[in-house]
Amino acid sequence: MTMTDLKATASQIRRDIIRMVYAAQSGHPGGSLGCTEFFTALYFKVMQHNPDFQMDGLNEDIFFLSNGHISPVWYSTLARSGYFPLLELNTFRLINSRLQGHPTTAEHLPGIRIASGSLGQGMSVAIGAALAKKFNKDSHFVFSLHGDGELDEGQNWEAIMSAPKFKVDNLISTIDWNHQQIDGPTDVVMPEGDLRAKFEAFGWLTLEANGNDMDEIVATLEKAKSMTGQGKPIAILMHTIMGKGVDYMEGHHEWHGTAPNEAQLKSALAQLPETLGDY
Ligand SMILES: Cc1ncc(C[n+]2csc(CCOP(=O)(O)OP(=O)(O)O)c2C)c(N)n1
Ligand SMILES: [Mg+2]
Repeated sequence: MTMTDLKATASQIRRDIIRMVYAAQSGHPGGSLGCTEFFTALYFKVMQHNPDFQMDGLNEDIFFLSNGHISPVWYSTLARSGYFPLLELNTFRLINSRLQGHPTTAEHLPGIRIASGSLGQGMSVAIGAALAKKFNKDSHFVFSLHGDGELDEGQNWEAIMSAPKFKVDNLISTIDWNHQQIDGPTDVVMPEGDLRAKFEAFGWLTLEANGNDMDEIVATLEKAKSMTGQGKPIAILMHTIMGKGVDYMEGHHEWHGTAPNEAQLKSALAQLPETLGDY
């Protein structure tokens, strides 16, 4: 896909996020909108993956979403990548839907390999899956995404410490560094300081990127791939803006998990060009 196509796709995914959360009158638009370029870059450019979904993910790149509350951006990306019918986005958060608010495996939605509503577990899983790829002589990569607020959960730091010890050098973990979480700014809730320095101190190779700049996030993910195989895991500290693309949501933790009303829906959609057709 060209950069122009990627940017157009991101605009459509943002519309999907807003429409899904509005229809359900619940869900998480803030982190979803902030990570839209990342998901678009990953699924439409960077990863070698198969929409004809196989749970074991052998001989393809695989992705784990650890901050599972941003499921709207993932569901839209998966549907628009061909994993399941686009119209199924209409069932977001409905009882018995495969598109639960937080992804689970019980509903067998193609693309989902772990449940991730409970924060803090995805890094451990990604490390295990990356080690399994090595045992299986599978040279593909494991990608993962984590919230910055999510890093308050201590299990992350056990995982971050163990990955260099086991030389997990086929793992590219990205942190959504938006400085916001459910109850307020991360600096207020639990100051995290210099996350890049922390990952480096734990033995990771690190990169930093503006996650809302499509050219930059594509280039950074490609650079990360080129840094694999050196005995160390790779972290991308990705600067994003919560609610990116919808002016009244940008930078406000209140939009972590709030649904827009009808007037807010109209205002948001007016800011996001319909490029591929609404579902
Ligand atoms: C183990 C666990 N503790 C607490 C929560 C409640 N919770 C849901 S989202 C969230 C904040 C996460 O912040 P961040 O990862 O920065 O996400 P963002 O608000 O930026 O989307 C919390 C505390 C949870 N889902 N799981
Ligand atoms: Mg955050």
